[in-house]
Amino acid sequence: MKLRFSAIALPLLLFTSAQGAKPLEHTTIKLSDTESMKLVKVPAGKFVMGSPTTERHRTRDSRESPQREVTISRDFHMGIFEVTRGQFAAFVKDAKYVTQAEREGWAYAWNGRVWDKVAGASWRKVGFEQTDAHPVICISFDDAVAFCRWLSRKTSRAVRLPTEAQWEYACRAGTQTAFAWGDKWDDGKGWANAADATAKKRFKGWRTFSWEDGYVFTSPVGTYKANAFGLHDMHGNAWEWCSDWYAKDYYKNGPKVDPTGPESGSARVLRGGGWLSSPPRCRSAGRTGCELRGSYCDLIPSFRIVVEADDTRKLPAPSLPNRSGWCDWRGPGRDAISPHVPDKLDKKPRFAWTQKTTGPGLSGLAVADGRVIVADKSADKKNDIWRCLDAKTGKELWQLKYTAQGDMPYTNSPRATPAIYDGRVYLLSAFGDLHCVAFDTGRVIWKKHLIKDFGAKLPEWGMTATPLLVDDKLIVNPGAEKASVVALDRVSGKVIWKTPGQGAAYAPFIYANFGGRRQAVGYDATSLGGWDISTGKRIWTITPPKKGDYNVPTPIAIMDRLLVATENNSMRLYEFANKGKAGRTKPKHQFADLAPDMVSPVVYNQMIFGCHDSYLYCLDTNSLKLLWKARDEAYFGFVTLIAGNGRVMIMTIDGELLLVRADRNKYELISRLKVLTGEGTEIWSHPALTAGRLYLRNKAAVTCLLLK
Ligand SMILES: [Ca+2]
Repeated sequence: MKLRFSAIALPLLLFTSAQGAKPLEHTTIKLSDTESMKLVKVPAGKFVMGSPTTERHRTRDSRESPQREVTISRDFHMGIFEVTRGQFAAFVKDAKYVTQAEREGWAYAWNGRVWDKVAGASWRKVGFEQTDAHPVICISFDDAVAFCRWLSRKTSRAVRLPTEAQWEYACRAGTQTAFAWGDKWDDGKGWANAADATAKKRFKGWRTFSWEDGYVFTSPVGTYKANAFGLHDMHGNAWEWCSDWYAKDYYKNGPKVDPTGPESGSARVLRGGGWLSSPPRCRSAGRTGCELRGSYCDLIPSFRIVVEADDTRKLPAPSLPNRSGWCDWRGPGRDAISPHVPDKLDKKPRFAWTQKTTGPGLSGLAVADGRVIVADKSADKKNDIWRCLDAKTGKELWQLKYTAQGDMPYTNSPRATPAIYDGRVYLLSAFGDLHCVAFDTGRVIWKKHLIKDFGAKLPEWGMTATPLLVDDKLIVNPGAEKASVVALDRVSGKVIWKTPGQGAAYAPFIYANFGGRRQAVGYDATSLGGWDISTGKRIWTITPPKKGDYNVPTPIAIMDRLLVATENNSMRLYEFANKGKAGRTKPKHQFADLAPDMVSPVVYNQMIFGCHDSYLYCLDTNSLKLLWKARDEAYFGFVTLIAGNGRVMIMTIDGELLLVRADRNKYELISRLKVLTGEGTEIWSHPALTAGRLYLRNKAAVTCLLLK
């Protein structure tokens, strides 16, 4: 459904002093049948960004200095309010979006006593009461960007987070004082919801404004006065994301016309203060940098949008790929979690289509925007063929074919799952050929060879780890002495950093934020480690006591803990200390019986599900205690697990699908369905699940199974 962007639908004639007699131009965007969003045109202009050294209680360091004249060269439209819970819910419903906190199962929230990490907290459940008219909070930067991308697509407009300069310009609305209401803190009554006398009754230690705004926590948007540009709640209510990376020294070095922030960083800018913020935090020039996950900042951010006249500004890259579809190894979060797991299975399989292949397939399937990418091999085993199929019909849209020959156990077909992101797809062969191709045409944008280019040795079972997309980087593990782990620029393919180390293992890396340190976590040939996303520096190393693990199952981040499942060293849970270093190299908990050689477990609702021998195990996430195990011959050998919707879905190597309730207390098989039978059924390839369809790949074909 295309949503209407009614340009200047309601030109309300509001006259303000700062604007002289200029009317405010409003625009409304319809988000759903019940939700719309009102924007106001902010005129281009110049202003002095930052605060003077004389400003009361400005932060002592120089982060708001030097003050400088900044030009905003083009008009833009800005949401007059922070995005509300109701508006965000409309997005979630339409895009079937799952926020980062929901995916990861926790966020910072109010636990009734203190602000802390709370399992199950998210924008839906922040620990205090909110209505649909309150600003949505507990929104990660990636969530905010996903909302903008969704609205951009729906409206065919350039919907963005404001740049930090746009934000401050809009907040000041022609003023140069500490607040839009002036320099005096106590003149702000009726302008904002911040830490105030109301909040002080509850939180005695808070530093507050002297007035009462009537709210301890968030308030409905627009409860307080608008500034001269017609914008409400720029001071207080909820912190707002800006699109810029945060740097303390940016004002010294940044451009003065339409600045968009530093090229890279580890934190994004938050502005405006919130319901819990002291007066200095709420100032027009006040700024803070928020690490993207795993900190207090998980709780507080909301955002507002801008719509720009032309699409000249690049959207910031989210930390992880767009969460729609099944665009990566184990899905968008690399965690095999999907809201699309069905309630139950049909009695007989229903297929949308089946497409024969010329060779066997090991690579997982990736699906996004109506296209499926599948790995294939020419019948003579000499060429890799990546096929892009129409997800609805199975019809081939394009293919990429190149020579990739040699003998290898388990066939010489590609192993890594295609990673789709931002109009590109990244394809890695078993021999190290890495292609970045245009998602719509298959045109090669750049290519590299992980073995030849970095001087690496091909592991026994080939290159298997799906490259990891984080920010603008594509992180790969050639396993060369001088380039064990490498970050490539995802757009150009150029090397950003390379870190010496050991040979490659098999499991794909994951992105994690341990102790505020953003890192790629994965294995080399003998150890487990974390590599800093920005610099590539290896942060920590854990070498397990028993040698010989091949490290095929994917590691899993659970809050500040790391779960690994290995064949010789069992299942282990590690804790991380400050700065993201492994707290101790001994695991906090271990569970010996679940020691899969290839099957990656799935973590869902504080339970771990994993298969080993003929058992499905259910363990407690915090203690690794066994909750139950169930035997079924179908679980023998190899399976893939996907959890969500209160269920775990298990695809067996023999083509049977089992649906089990995700219940701590007991094993309950809801349904089972023999999907594929006959010759060539062997399913090694990880299926892709999205929007009522399960895409499967066996030795001879790709199939699209319709689910309830
Ligand atoms: Ca308040």
